[in-house]
Amino acid sequence: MKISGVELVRIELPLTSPFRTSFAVETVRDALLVRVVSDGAEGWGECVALADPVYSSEYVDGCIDVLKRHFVPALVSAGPIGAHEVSPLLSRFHGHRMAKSALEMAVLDAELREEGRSYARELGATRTVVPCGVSVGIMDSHPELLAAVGGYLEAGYRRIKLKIEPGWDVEAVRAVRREFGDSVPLQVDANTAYRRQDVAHLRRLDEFGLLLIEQPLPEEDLRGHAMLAARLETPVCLDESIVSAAAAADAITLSACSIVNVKPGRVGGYLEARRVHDVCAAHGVPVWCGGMLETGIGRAANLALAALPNFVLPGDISASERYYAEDITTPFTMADGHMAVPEGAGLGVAPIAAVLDRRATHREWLTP
Ligand code: OSB
Ligand code: MG
Repeated sequence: MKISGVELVRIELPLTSPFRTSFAVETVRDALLVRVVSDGAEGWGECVALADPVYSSEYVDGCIDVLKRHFVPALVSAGPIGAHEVSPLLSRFHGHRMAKSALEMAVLDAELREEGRSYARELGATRTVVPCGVSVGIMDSHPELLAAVGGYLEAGYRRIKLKIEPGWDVEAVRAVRREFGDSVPLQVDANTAYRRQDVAHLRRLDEFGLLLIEQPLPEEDLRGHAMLAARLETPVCLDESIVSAAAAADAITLSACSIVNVKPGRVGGYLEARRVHDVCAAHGVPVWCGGMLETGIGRAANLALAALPNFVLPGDISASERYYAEDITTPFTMADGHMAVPEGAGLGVAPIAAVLDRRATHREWLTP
């Protein structure tokens, strides 16, 4: 595929409700889209970096800069390429995995559209629908939390994830268990908010029969997670720490986790995400697909990935309406707690031009 142009489209989509985590409160999604144009087709990618470097070191302005200054020139000067060559061509640049992922995603979409093949087929999907989970932010009060969780259960979500932090953990989980019972598949996500010395406190979550606790300790602290995993009954799952298939192999070998959250942006792309899936499968470690408040573009690709065989737990894949009153693609909907994996060529969806026009805050062609 010969790349003839790359467009960056930055948009702002208001969230239907504020999403509070241990690191920030998000009220709008400041999302960066990458459009790759070749002779035969065009493709779209979504960069999952947040506006500020508070989940990982990446942030939207930084992604724009590194794409413009380094990644796009390196790809364009390489001549005709396939999506499988994007990661090797960018490997001399350290880090910036979310920016790399967005670019590879767009190239892969263009390539698959040209070939008439779907993301799901390309990645090795074995299902046509996937179960939906929902990530519930930190709230101001228990009644508010119970109302939110109750609404999602009524809507049919198959798994609830509560965001936690010190001061919003044991009692919040207790309140949800008391109201909705022990059979609701329930898990928690700390986004690195605890430290090694909190082990005794985190053991208090053991009584609630949680599916897992996600990323209690800092990204770099694999040893701490191994220590914690040995002391908790609740299975430890890693998100932020898993930046590659090699990191997944190391974490598993160190017994730092027994479940892995796979986020393609965090590991540098959907092709590496498939390798994370494969490494975990080989070790008998179940995975699930994480979310980054994606628009319909990222959601389409996540659905394809989540349809692989070792994605045995419901992911953070919710209906468009859970996030946005107006998505940039035709909205993704849930039926009976499940969502259909797109079947069309490439991602199977594309941004609606009129919506992009209305939501764009910045557009820029990086044409050779
Ligand atoms: O840790 O999983 C996370 C959103 C932004 C940054 C980090 C995380 C999240 C979520 C959102 O939990 C999940 C979703 O997209 O539904
Ligand atoms: Mg997480």
